[in-house]
Amino acid sequence: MEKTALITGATSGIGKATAQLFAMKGFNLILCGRRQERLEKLKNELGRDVAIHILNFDIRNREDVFLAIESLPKDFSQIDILINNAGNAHGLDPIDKGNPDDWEAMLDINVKGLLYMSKAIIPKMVERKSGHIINIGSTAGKEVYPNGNVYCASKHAVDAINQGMRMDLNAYGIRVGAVNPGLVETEFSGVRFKGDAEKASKVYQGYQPLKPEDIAEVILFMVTRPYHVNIADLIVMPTAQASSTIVNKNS
Ligand code: NDP
Ligand code: 8X3
Repeated sequence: MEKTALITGATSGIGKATAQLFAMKGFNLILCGRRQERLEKLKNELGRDVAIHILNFDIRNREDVFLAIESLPKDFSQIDILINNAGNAHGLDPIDKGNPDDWEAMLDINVKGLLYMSKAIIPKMVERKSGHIINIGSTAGKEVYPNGNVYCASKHAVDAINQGMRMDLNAYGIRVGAVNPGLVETEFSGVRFKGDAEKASKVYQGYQPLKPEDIAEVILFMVTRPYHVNIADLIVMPTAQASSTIVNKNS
């Protein structure tokens, strides 16, 4: 049976790679993000193989999130798989020097945005007693690293929400699981360092980081297990990485 997956943050990195892989595997897709041109390009590229619907909204805006989901045409109104992926880091500063605007952005996008999406979509899954939710956390949600303070807090919140969702949705047979990646080379560090390309590229130098496609494959594996198998929580790191602070550079 054809399934529909909604992916937030589909315009770049992990979300985009997941969209491309899922389209190859025959999933119909609802792709979300703020960069319209990229959404349209993906629709043209992937729409040859599967049905694609694009939604442009800022996940921070609660009203826009609900309007976007309410606007879905009938063919896309049943969301079988929700991939809560949109997120980012803003800044990497000690707590006394952090910018409260950055803190707000991370909490608004990574935590509140994820909750708004979930609230807009889960009730119908509950009604149908079916669905699968994949939350993209981070190793930063499993351990705290220096200067990571609020980003780590936001991803620890995702970890808690993932566990809470699994408990609360257990009675309805809805699967809930998280993937917690380590270092993946995407636009993530460019956003964190506010467009400082040199600083961003240094994060991924001297070792082989994960590619967004590596995480996309893990997500695909999770959603293609038989129904009785729920992969609840996974940590995936590059081989060169042992923890948030131990990375074997020059490896
Ligand atoms: P990218 O920066 O490449 O992608 C982030 C995506 O999130 C973009 O598609 C962006 O779309 C979307 N997004 C960001 N802000 C908003 C917003 N306000 N409203 C709607 N969409 C938004 O990063 P990654 O692919 O690396 O990140 C994806 C997820 O993976 C994040 O949750 C991140 O925390 C997590 N992660 C990343 C790791 C890494 O090392 N890269 C490691 C561990 C976890 P647009 O700008 O078009 O809105
Ligand atoms: C992204 C990985 O180590 O920059 O979540 O926090 S890290």
